Amino acid sequence: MSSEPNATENPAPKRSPVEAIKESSLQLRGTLADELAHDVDHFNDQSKQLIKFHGTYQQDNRDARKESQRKPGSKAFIFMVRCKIPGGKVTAAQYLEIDRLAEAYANSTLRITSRQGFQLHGVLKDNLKRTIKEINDSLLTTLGACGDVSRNVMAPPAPLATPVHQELQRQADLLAAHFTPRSRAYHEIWLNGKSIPTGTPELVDEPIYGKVYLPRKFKAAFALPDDNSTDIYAQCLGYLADVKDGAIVGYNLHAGGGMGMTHGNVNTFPCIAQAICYITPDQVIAAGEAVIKLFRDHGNRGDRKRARLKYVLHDWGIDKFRATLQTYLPFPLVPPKDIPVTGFPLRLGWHEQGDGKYFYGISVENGRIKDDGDLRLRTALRKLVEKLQPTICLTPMQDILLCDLPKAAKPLINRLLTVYGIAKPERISLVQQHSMACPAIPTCGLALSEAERALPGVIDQLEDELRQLGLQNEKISSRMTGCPNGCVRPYQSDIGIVGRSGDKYTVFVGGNLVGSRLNFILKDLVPLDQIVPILLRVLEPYKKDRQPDEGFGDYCQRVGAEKICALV
Ligand code: SRM
Ligand code: SF4
Repeated sequence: MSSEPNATENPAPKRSPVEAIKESSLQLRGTLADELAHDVDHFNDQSKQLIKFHGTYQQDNRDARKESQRKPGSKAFIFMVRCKIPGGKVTAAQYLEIDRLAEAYANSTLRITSRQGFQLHGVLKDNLKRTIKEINDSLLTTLGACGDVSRNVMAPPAPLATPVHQELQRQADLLAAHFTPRSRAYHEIWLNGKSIPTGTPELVDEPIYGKVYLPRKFKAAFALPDDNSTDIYAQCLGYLADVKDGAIVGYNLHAGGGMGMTHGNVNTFPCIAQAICYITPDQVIAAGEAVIKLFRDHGNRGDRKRARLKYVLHDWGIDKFRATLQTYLPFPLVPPKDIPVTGFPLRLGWHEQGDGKYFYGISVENGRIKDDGDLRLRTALRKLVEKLQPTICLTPMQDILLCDLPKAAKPLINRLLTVYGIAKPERISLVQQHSMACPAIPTCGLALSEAERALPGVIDQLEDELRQLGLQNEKISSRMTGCPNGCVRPYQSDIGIVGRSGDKYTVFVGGNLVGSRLNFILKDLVPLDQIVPILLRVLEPYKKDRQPDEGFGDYCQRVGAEKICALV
């Protein structure tokens, strides 16, 4: 069994500059502590890479770039801080603390991410240490939320009182803990209260990551056949539970999913994860460790655009992948079973948990919890959490579930949502409920186009058209990103809208609600205001020619890309 970190067994001839930064960083320390102590509003280029491992990104406010009073070339530096929350589960006290920090140090909004985390935006460098320290004081962490390590481990968020759901959350917590970097750098820099650590840092064994960590980010998720809301086909590593008589008897282990691509670079593309093998519940950690070590040793360390596990699987083929994985596994590899994925529940509205308690799912448009004019979602949620002290589950669709509620909580929820102008799920169209957008402009430095600020307008138009066609009761998923990196997994949805440049987008169709298939390009370079008119040319024949219960993406696939594209 291969177990030692081996960064020299590397198919790429030349390492990318980030590899040298990681290697010389003394386990992710670099000059971060020094730079934090200096009165400068940003980090240098090396540190900019290292802070990601600590859960924060250096960004600049792109709206402010346009402001005439700013000197040309000067940037309004801000930081995004991301919490890593396995299965998206936080306590009421933790929620209230993140809400407080959003006001104290960030831009007064909280953002639920597509991986069940929280992000704060707009933190200034002066407040970064306080923000991260205070997040940790509430027993949440940002360690490993970003960077070339395993990111947040996802799990179906429904708080159902079944052994299956509890086991998935337990496994997600265990896997996340197992994959956490062991370096003490995070604690020294952000948590120890001293401004600068002195002397030689204490280096520890990084048994999984080695000296240079992973070639790139790594993502893991658990799912159930009837709940693939974690989108395991988009993950580097996915565990699809095999359920018999209300208990998990094993998992199909999937690998090699991923969304990111670059326009015009044919060597980059989204991939759907493939079923690699079948494992028993006691093999979850060992199997995950084997996959991550395979990636560590064989991922591309020369070209970061091709440094994901999906390309290892794609380039090798599944037989070589399986054979190599076997050398890392402490047990014989067993072929996967046939476990179809059938469901993608959103869990909005009022539900019984099965233990006498209830949960209420609130749809959060594009994950942004904010007060905006008469719509005061942030205040409504704060009041509800203060009064009801619920457990909170963040969903991979960027929504929020208030859990462990008594039946008597329902009138209060109804009243507060009404008072603060928040639509109840039954008043929100299905197409909006099944939509997501990434933050894009103004915080994301990689955005080519708007997404979070553009999708509401697109959904408004789409709602109208669907209503006129009588298709308002269809569950059609639509996901929009400001660039092809695919942060809300747009290449598996019925409709994908991907920023191309300015107000132009590439429009995809042909994925499906459960996220088990890639979509295809309907039309490239579509102006924002033409997206819905273009889609309408496919929605009209869908309405007319669809088979009973046929989903929009299924229809597009059945008719075929060639004929569907000819419609536009
Ligand atoms: Fe992402 C980079 C936001 C989930 C693929 N992603 C970024 C950055 C950090 C931009 C950057 O590198 O400078 C974005 C920060 C924007 C901002 O202002 O907040 C960003 N990604 C997000 C979030 C917040 C989107 C959201 O709407 O929720 C999600 C945070 C999840 C979390 O809690 O960890 C987020 N990103 C994803 C996903 C979906 C997933 O993981 O299930 C993907 C596609 C899956 C995948 O990884 O293939 C994704 N993000 C990327 C990529 C493309 C990577 C690649 O393989 O090429 C980048 C670019 C990069 O890494 O260089 C990226
Ligand atoms: Fe930024 Fe692109 Fe991710 Fe959107 S998809 S958050 S624009 S990197």
